Amino acid sequence: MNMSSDFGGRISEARALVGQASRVVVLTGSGISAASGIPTFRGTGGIWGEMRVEDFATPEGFERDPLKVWNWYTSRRREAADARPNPGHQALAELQRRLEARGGSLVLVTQNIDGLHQEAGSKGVLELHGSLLRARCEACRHAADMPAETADAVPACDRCGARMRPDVVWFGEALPQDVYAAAVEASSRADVFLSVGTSAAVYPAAGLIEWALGSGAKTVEVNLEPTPISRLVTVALHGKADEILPRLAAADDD
Ligand code: BJW
Ligand code: ZN
Repeated sequence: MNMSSDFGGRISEARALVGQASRVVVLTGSGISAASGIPTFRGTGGIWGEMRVEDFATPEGFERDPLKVWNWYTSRRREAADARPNPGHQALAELQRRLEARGGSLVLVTQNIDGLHQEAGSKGVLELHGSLLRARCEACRHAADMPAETADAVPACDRCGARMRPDVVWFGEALPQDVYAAAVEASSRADVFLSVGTSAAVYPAAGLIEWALGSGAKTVEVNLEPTPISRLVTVALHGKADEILPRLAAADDD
């Protein structure tokens, strides 16, 4: 992390923006869970460096080799079950409690499927890309728990016998409509919009900041490295979310 006084000044600026806001929206991505041991997707050490997106995160990939994809998600389910929220997740949960205590709100929108925000105590989390904790029927959408053990065959639905699938959003699939609509609504009413640990490369999630900017919100980015939104934001903080968020969310000294 850049520890120059300039960086400290930008943290203070961002902290003041958050401190004065009553409606805060936070969009998170895989970078916030990196300190919990969950890999990110893009860049060094990222999942897509080792596995082909087309094979593991598209409906066509699942069609080609359902068991391979199913078991990849069961292994990620296990990885998430073994992981614990880190100080970044905890700072956002604490900030939500503090804002609500003074009549404000914090809407947490996440692209992550690992459930760590909820485990840290965040309420009403909007999961744009689904959840690793659930499977659903391809035909009738009946939901079931996603197992953490690998299987010899992709399980069938208890209700209708059709094939189950992980309840996540793959490329080319629509986001859950009600969840996305709630995220757009909150973003377009935000005083402050915070983007954390995301490469801001995957749409429509990456477009939420446009809704916030369009209605005059102040914007803050917390990410290890610059992204396409860095030049759009009011304050860009480049470093680790688990180190920066606790400083950003710290209660006022007064
Ligand atoms: C740290 C850190 C630390 C590391 N601290 N930071 C507009 C333009 C172009 C294309 C499109 C468009 N609109 C739609 C598209 C197509 C497509 C898309 O966006 N393609 C782009 C790649 C170009 N989008 C879709 O297909 C979406 N669906 C859709 O648009 O449907 C339309 C439709 C409508 C009606 C009917 C039918 C269709 C769906 C997108 C689904 C994405 N799914 C995945 C998999 C989910 C399940 C799973 O996890 O397996 O979601 S892909 C993957 O990317 C996952 C993530 O949620 C998502 C975002 O990744 P994220 O979280 O940003 O991770 P990284 O790795 O990219 O970035 C991490 C960052 O953290 C890095 O910058 C690091 O530096 C940083 N970092 N450690 C702070 N400690
Ligand atoms: Zn079914």
